[in-house]
Amino acid sequence: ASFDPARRAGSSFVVVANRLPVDRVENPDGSIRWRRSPGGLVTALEPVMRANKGAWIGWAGAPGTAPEPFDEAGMHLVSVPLSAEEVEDYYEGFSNATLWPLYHDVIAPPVYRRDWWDAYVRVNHRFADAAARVAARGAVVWVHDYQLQLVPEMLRALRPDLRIGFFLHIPFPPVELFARLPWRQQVLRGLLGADLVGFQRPGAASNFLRLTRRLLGYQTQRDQIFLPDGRVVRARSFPISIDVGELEEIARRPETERRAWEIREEIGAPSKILLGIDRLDYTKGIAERIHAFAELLNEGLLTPDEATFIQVATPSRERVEQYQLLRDEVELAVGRVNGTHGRIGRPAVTYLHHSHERTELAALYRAADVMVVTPLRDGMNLVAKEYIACRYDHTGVLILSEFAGAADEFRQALLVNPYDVDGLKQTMLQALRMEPREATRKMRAMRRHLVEHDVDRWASSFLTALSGEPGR
Ligand code: ADQ
Repeated sequence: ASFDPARRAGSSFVVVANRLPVDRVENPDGSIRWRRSPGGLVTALEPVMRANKGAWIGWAGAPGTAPEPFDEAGMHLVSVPLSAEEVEDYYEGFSNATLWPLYHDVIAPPVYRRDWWDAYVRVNHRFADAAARVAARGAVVWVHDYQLQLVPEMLRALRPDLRIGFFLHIPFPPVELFARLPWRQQVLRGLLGADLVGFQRPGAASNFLRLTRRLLGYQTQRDQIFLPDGRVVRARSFPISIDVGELEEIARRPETERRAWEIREEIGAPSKILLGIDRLDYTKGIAERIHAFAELLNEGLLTPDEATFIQVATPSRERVEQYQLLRDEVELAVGRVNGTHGRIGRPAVTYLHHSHERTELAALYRAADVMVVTPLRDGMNLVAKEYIACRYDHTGVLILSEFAGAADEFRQALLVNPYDVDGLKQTMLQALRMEPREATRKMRAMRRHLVEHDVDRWASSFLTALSGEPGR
């Protein structure tokens, strides 16, 4: 039905991701338009998309029939439909209640359900079919993330002429955890359909290499995996990043500076602000850090006039039970600490459970003396990088969990084990009391690294590695 002669030849560059990079907006008159979502992935890929008649395959975000393919912001967008039941089983179920907790160190217990797996297979087939239809002969196809791990193998079966890359945005677990997955062989073979499998950290790539030896008996050498059919697959790390220039430009605006000052006044002008910004997810260590901050106040090691905490928690996966429980835990902890230590107009913890514009986030980053990024496990964590990007004047202190991918790159941060409550408390005090000269020295080093490793560099190094390799 959607035959378009201009696109007959197909796209030579195709991105496959769970979500399309646009959000559906309803105009006041009831008509529909699409707005590019603010995500970093689109920004990074836009130049490649434009230069190569790029297509993006993904779900439009609402259950039911999908809109016809359309062009927006220089990209050809192809929607993959998901029924309401598939949203429950493939997305909320297998992706977010099985794979997500399993790949994040089983912080929450993964649920293994065969009907969820069946939906995962079915939906992955649908994405692979869509990619096979859209891709030009010999095209490069880049598949993203844990929702679509079977697509590389399925796509290769349909279109052996393609160059297929896969990037995992979340951690890849050690063999001992991965081995619990009842469908471990299938997932592994799915990924091995790619020519290049990318991870955030070198450790994740080694977990994967080790797994192919242990579970499938394949030979590996450095980053190469030798398949029985003669193909060679590579597994390597490509730490993702952000558009540093764009965010820094927002941070430097006078109105952002003004808003940062206003935020400080509005919460009672404390001398120091600690900040957390996360999706409300049990992997992010939000409750743990509120508990640690509360203990500092309870023990009198800190007063609420010295330091206040702002925690922004974006609503996320609200229909998954673990997320509902977490929300209650965080809100109970915030209520308790404010009940004890807050005054009218001067809360101990300011808690915001909603999404914000980039400009507001930049103002928050500018207002924060200490950024607290303490996930229990995180693929990378872009919030840490966003904070560094906004501190163009080399002020501010970053507390960073050892268990975030970003810890590989920012050794000058105050690294913590978020499970160690005393360590976390000590580190907060150390951050609040750090000499400005030391803070500047650290921030300068972190910024130097970040500026040279922005998201363009991430995308181009992955794509260069993908197209420059033998092993077809
Ligand atoms: P996430 O788990 O979503 O990403 P993260 O990397 O921190 O985690 O990215 C969150 C993004 O959402 C940031 O760009 C942040 O600014 C934005 N954000 C957070 N709260 C917001 C709010 N209230 N309003 C608006 N925006 C908000 C997954 C992996 C990470 C990996 C990324 C990218 O879990 O480990 O770094 O993908 O690969």
